[in-house]
Amino acid sequence: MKLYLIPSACSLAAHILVREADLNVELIKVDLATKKLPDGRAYSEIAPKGQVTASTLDNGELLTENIAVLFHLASLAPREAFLPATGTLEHIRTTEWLTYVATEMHKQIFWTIFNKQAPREYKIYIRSLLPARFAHINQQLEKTTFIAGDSFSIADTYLIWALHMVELLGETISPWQALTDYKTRMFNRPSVQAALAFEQSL
Ligand SMILES: N[C@@H](CCC(=O)N[C@@H](CS)C(=O)NCC(=O)O)C(=O)O
Repeated sequence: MKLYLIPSACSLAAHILVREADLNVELIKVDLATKKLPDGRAYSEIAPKGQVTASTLDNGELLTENIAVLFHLASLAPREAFLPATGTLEHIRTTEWLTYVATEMHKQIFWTIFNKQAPREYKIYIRSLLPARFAHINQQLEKTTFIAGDSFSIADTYLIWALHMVELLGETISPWQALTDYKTRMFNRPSVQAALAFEQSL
């Protein structure tokens, strides 16, 4: 299996999971500016949507969309805890948090802030929504060690990426203690440190 990644993009979530679960996945950099692969091919030849997250499976099929790739990687992991069994409340909670990060943070906030064509006024408004997001996540983390419950899951990998974005934007989370403590714990995980160091070296 191959995982395509742009350094610091949302593919970081899948990358962290690869390291967390020690999966045999080839990591391939996509150049953000040229959209070329290291062998010179256009990334669109592999992934016509032109975005990460995408992966090619061992049977050659293309799989896209961050959450779908995370589900697939979790199914390859030896331990069920990254994505609890279908039908359990834990599975649904994990999906709930993945959806929250995808829709309320990733595509609504980060996508807009980094979009060159989005009007400045709209970016200012969108950025002002961040504290409410932090407060909501903080409320959950006052009750649970990880975002979807008591074990590290694929929802944590996506949230870790979101917190990496928050850091790149220079936003502070210090008023939210449980979130701040969570971030420290997550960023101290060897998988997260290794993934960030690898992507920074590309
Ligand atoms: N719905 C997609 C969103 C993907 C997305 O927004 N990817 C961004 C990086 S976080 C990207 O590839 N940006 C480069 C571009 O659009 O040219 C998913 O969940 O995978």
